[in-house]
Amino acid sequence: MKHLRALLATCATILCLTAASLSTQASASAADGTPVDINGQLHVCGVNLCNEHDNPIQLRGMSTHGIQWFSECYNDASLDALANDWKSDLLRVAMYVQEDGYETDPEGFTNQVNDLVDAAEARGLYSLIDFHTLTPGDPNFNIDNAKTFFASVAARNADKNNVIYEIANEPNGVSWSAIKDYAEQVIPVIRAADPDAVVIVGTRGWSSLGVSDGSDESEVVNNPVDATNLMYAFHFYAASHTDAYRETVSRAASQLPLFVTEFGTVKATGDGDVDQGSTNAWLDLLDQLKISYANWTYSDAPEGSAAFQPGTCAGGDYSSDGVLTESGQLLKNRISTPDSFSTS
Ligand code: IDC
Repeated sequence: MKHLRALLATCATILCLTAASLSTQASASAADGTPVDINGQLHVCGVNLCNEHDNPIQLRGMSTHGIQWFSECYNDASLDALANDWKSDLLRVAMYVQEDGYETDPEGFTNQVNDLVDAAEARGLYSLIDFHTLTPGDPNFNIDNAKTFFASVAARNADKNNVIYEIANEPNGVSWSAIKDYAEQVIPVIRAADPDAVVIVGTRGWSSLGVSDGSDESEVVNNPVDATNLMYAFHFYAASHTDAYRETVSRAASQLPLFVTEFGTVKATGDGDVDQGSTNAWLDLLDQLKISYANWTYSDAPEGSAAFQPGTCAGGDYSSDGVLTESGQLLKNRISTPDSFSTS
C-alpha cells in the first residue's frame, strides 16, 4: 500500500513536471522577468489589451491617491513592496487637475508624474498616467491644460514601453458626445508625440459607461471615438455598484475594449466597510474577461478604500501584514497570484 502510494505520488510529480514544462512554452511567469520585460509595448487588439506577442493580457495593479496629498506614500520602499510583495503589474498615477492639483503648479506636477513613470519603469511595472478630472465633470473645462500636459508627458516618455495615457478620469454631468469631442482633440496631441501608446478615455456618469446617468454602453458602441489603439474606462465601487453594473460590463466587454482604471472595495464615497462578496464577484468577472484593473488606493488615507493603515507612509514599513487594511489585504491576495501572460 505504501509503495503504491509512493508510486502514485511519483507519477503525479512526473505529470506535474510535464504539465509545467509544457505550460512554460506558452506562458511566462515572474521568474521570466517583470511584467514589462514579458509583455513589452502594449496595443489594443479587438476588445482586448494585447502584449507585443499579440496575445490578450490582463494587468492587475494599484492606483495612487491624489499625488498632491499623498506624495509621501510613493518612494523606493513603497514601490519595491508594490513590485515585489504585491507582484503588481501596474501603477496608476492619479494626478488631480483641480483640488490643489495640476492647475496650481503645472511644471511641478508634470515632474512628479514623470518621476513616478521612471520609478515604475525601473521595477518593470506599467504606469497609467491619469489626468484626474473630477470636479467639474466636463473634461472640456480642462482641455487647454490637458493638451499642454499630454504634449509634454507624451514627448518626454515616447521611447518608453511602459506608459498608458488616461485622458479623463470621471466625466460627470456631461454628454457622451462632449466627452468624445474632448477625446478627439486630446488624442492627436498624444499621437503626435508618442504614436504607439494605448490611450484610455473616461465614459459618462463617472466612467460607468453611462449607467449611473440612466444610460448604457450603446451610446458609445453607436458613436465610438474616432481613434485607434483606444480603450474605454469603466469604474465601480463594489459596495455601491453591483449586479446591474456587472451585467453592463459582461455585455459591453464583447463590443468595447474596457479597462477598469479605478475601482474600490467600498462605497463610492471611498469610505465605509469593504464589501468582500461584491469585490470578489467583480474581480472574478474581470479575470474571466481579461479586463485590466487598478484599485483605489495604494495609500494610507483615513478611509476604507485605502490599502494601508493611517500612519503607514510616515513609518516607512510597507511589507508587514500589520500595515494593511482589510481592503489592502484583499487586493494584495488577488494581485499577487501568478499572472498568465502568454508569450508564444
Ligand atoms: C476621493 C478620495 C477622497 C477625496 C475625494 C475628493 O478618496 O479622499 O477627498 O476623492 O477628491 C472616485 C474618484 C476619486 C475619489 C473616489 C472615492 O475618481 O477621486 O476619491 N471615487 O470617492 N470616483 C468614484 C469614487
